[in-house]
Amino acid sequence: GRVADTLVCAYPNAGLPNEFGEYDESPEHMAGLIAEFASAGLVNMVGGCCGTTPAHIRAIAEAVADKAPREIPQIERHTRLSGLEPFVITKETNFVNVGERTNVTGSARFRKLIKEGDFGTALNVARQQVENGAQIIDINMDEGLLDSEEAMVTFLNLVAAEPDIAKVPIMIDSSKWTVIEAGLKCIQGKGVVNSISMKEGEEAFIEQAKLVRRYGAAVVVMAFDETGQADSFKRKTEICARSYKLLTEEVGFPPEDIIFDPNIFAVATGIEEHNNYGVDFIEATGWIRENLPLVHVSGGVSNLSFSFRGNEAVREAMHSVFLYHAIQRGMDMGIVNAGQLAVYNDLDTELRELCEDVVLNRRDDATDRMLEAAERWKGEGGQKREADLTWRTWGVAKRLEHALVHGIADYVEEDTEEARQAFDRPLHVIEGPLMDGMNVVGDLFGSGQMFLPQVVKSARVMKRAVAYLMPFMEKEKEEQGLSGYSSAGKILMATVKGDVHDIGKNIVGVVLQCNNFEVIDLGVMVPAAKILETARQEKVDIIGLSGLITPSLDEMCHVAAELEREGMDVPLLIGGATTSKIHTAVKIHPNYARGQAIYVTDAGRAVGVASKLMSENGRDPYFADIRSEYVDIAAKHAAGRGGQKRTALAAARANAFRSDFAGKPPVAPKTSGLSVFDDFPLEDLVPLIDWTPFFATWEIKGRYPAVLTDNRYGPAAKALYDDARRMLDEIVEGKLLTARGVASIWPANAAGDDVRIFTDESRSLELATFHTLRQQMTRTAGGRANVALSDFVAPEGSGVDDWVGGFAVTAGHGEDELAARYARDNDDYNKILSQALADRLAEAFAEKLHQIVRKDLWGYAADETLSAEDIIAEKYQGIRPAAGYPAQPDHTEKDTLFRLLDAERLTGIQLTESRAMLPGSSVSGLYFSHADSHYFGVGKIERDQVEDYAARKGWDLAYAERWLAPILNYDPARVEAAE
Ligand code: THG
Repeated sequence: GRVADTLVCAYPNAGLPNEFGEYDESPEHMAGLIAEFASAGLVNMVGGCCGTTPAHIRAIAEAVADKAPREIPQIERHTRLSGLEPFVITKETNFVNVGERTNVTGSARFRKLIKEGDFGTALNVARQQVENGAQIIDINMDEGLLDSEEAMVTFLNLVAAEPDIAKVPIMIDSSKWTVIEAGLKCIQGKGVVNSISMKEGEEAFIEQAKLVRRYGAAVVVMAFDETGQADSFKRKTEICARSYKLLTEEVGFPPEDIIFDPNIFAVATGIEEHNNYGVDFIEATGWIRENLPLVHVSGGVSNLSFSFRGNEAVREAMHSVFLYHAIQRGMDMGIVNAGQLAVYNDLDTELRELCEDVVLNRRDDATDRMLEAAERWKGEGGQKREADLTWRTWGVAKRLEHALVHGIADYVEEDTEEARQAFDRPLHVIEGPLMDGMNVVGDLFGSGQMFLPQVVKSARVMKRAVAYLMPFMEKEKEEQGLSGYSSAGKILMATVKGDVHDIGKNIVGVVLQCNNFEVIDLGVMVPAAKILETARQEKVDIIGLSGLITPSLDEMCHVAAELEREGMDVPLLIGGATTSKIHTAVKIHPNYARGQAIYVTDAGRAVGVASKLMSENGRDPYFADIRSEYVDIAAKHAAGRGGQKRTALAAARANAFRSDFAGKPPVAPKTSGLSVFDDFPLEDLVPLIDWTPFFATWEIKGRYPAVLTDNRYGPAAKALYDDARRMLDEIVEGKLLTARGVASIWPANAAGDDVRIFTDESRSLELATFHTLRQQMTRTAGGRANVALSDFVAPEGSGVDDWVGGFAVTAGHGEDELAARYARDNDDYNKILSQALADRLAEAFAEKLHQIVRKDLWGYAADETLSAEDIIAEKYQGIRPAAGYPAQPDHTEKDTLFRLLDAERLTGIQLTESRAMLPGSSVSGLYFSHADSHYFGVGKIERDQVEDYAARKGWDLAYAERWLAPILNYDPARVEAAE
C-alpha cells in the first residue's frame, strides 16, 4: 500500500472461516483491527467482506470516523517493471541487460529445443540468462513452422513456475500482435512488449499502444513507419519524435514506459551503405535521450555483428566497443547474450582499434582490415583469443612478476636464466624479483583480488623458477662454500594415521611455499612416531596436521600428547574438514601444554598464522593470545554441557519416525546378488558431476554455474573450470582413472534400531545386521520425530517384506599415479586439480550407480526421468547415507557393508584402521528406497544409547565411546570420575 499512487481500500472478512464455514470476528474486534490500518495511514477506504454484517460496518465506520485517509504519495517517475521481484530502472541502474537467448530465431539451440518440445531444457536457457546477469529476458517464438502463439503461452506458463527465472520481468518479442497479446495474458508482474511501430500506420499503432497500456506493460517502439525501417539519423529521430507525440498526447502513455529502438543493423557487411549504421544509431540515441524526456533507448546488439557469424571473439569485441560508445550517448538497455560481454578495457588493443574503426566508421578500409585480421582471433570454439604478448617486451623483473601474478609458466626458465645472468648470485634472483613477484601475489590474495586456484598457479611458476636455480646454487655452495637460501620457516605437514585425504593439506602447503616457507610433506596416513621423528631430525619450526574423517580427531589428540610426552614444544597447526576450533580448544589443546595447538580455518589463513609464529618478537605473545581464547572456549563449552541432557533412548524410540509402509509398500528388487561394475565408462559420469563442492575445495564459495559469472569470483572460477574441463577430457580420453563399483540389494527388516539382512527371501537366515543410531534431541509433543535410519525399513513382524541396498564405488584407481606425475613436474596446480576431479568423479559415480539401482537393479523407480540437474539436486525417491556422516556417524558400519559386498576384492577399495577408504576418491553407503526416507543428522547422543549400541555391536563401553566420541553429549572421563 505504501507505494501505490492510487486509492487503497481494505475490506477484510470477519476473520477466517471456522469449521462450519462461519466467521467469528465480532464487530468490535474487526473495527479495532481496521482502525489500526487507518491510524497507520495505510488506507483510503474501508469496508467489510465475508461474514460482516451491518453491525460490523457500523462499528468500523465509528472506529475510523476521526482518522485521516491515507495520503497518496508522489511517486518518482521511473520505469517500474516486475517479475516476481520489482525492477525499477533509475539513473543508478546503468545499463539494463535483456537476455537474447530465449529466441527461436536468435538461437539455433533454443529453436531445436522448442521444436522438439523439450521445454524443460529450454527453461534452462532462460535460467542461464538470468544467472548470467540478464535483468529482463526477451522471449521470441517467431518461427514459420511453429504455432508461435501456443509456444509462447506454454513457455511463459512454465517460466512462471520457476521463481529463479520468473523473478525478472519478461519482454515479449514478436512481430505478430496476436502472439504479443497471447503473451500479455500470461505474464505476471509488469513486462515489456517488443515491439510496436507505425509500420501499419498511426491508427493500428495507437490501438496497440492502448492495449499494451491496458495490459499494464511497458513498450519497445521500433523506428519504423509506413515506408519502412529508419536507417539514417534523420529518419530515426523523426519517427521516434512522431511516435513519442502520439503516445504521450493521444494515448496518454507514460513516457517512462517507452523504450525506443532506433534499429541496430549489421555493419562491415561489404556494402558501403551499411558502414555508417553504427554511427547513425549512436547519434540517434543521443538525440532521443536529449529531446524525448524520460524514455529509454534499447537495441538488439548482436545484430551489429551478423557478418562475423561464427567468430565469437570478434563479435564479442564489436559489441563491447559499440556499447561503450552507445552507452556514453544514452543507450541504457540492450538485448544481449548475457554473460558473453567482453569488458572494453580488457580487449586486445589491436582488436579494439579494428572494431572501433568499423563501428565508428573511421576509415574506408575498416571492413577489409577487420576481415583480414578476424581469422587471427578466431580460436577454438570462437572463444580463445591470441594471447597478448606485449609483456614479453618488458624488463626481466617485471616479466617475472607478470608471469607470477598471472600464473604463466611458459617462459619461466628463459626469464629466470636471464635474471640469473643479470644478478651476482642465483640466490639474489629468488630474494629479488621472484620474492617481489610473490609479494604482489600475496597482497592481491590478502586483499581478496586473487583466489586460491590463481595462487596455486603462481606457486607453480615460482617452484619452476626455484627448481631451475637450484643446481646453480648447489654448484656455488660446492665451489665457493656460499650459503644457500634461507626460508621463512620450516613446516612439516601430514595427514594423520588412518586418514587419506590431503587435497586441503596440499593447497595449504603450496600457499605456504609461495610465502617462502619450506614445506616437508609426509603425505597421508602418517603415524605419530614418524611425525615426531621427522620433526626432530629436520628441526622444523611448525607441524601441521590434517584430517577429513572424525576418527582423525582422536589421532590428533594422540599426536599432541606424544609431542608433550617427548618434551617438544613445536607449534601444532590443526586443519581439515573434520576439525574445528572448539575441538582444538577443548580436546587437543589440553594435551599439549608445553607447545600450542592452533586451529586454522582455511588455507588462506595458514600463512598469517605461520608468519605470526615466526615473527621477530617470538611466538610467545601469539601463544598467549591463543591460550586465553582456548581456555575461554573450553570453559564455556564445559558450562554449556551437562545442563541440557537429552531425551532418554526409550522415549526417543517411542517418538520414532513412522514411514507409511501400508500406504507406500516396499517394492521387491528386480535383481539379487552382487552387481559388479569394473571399469565403468567415465564419460557417463561427467554429466553427473556436482561442481559446487569442486569450487568449495578451492575456497571459491558460490553455486555452480552462477559462480562462473559471479562479480567477485567469476574470472577465477571460469579459468579454474576451463582447466578442470580440459583435464577431465584428458582423463576420460586417456582412461587415466579407473572407476570400479559394486552394489547389491538384500531382503531386510528392521528390528528395533537395527536392520537385519537376510540371505534370501525365506528370511530365515540372517546374513548380517546394520546398526543405526537414533536422534535424542528433545522434541515437543506432537512435533518432529526422533529419527533413526531403521525407521525407513519395515519392522519385523509387521508382515511387510522390505529390502535394503548397499554400494561401494571408487574413481580413484590411477589417482596417485596421476598426482605423482604432476608432482614430478613441480606442478602442484594440476596435481591438486587431478585429486579434486577424482573426488568429483567418485561422487558422480555414486550418483550414477544410485540411478541404475533405482531404475534397473532394484527398479522401484523404473519410470524415473530426471535431468542431470534434478539428480544432482536429489529430487529422486530414496537416500544413500554413508557411514561416518550425520545420519550414521559410526564409521565401523563400513566393515559390515564391505564384508557383504566383498568390496575390497571387487573394487580394490581398502579400509584403513580409522575406516577411511583408500583410494581417497571412494564413496560407500546404504540404499533406502522408501518414499518417506530422508537425510537427517543424529546429533549428540546420551550414555543410555551408547550403552545400548555397545551391547548391540558386542563392544565394551569405552570402545564405543571412542568411535562415537564426536557425538557424545557427555564427557566420558567426567562420568567415570563421578562414578
Ligand atoms: N530489436 C528489438 N528486438 C529484437 C532485435 C532488435 N529481437 C531480436 C533481435 N533483434 C535481438 N536478439 C538476437 C538474438 C540472437 C542473435 C542476434 C539478436 C544472434 N544469434 C546468433 C546468430 O544468429 O549468429 C545465433 C547463434 C546460435 O544459434 O546460438 O546473433 O534489434 N527490439
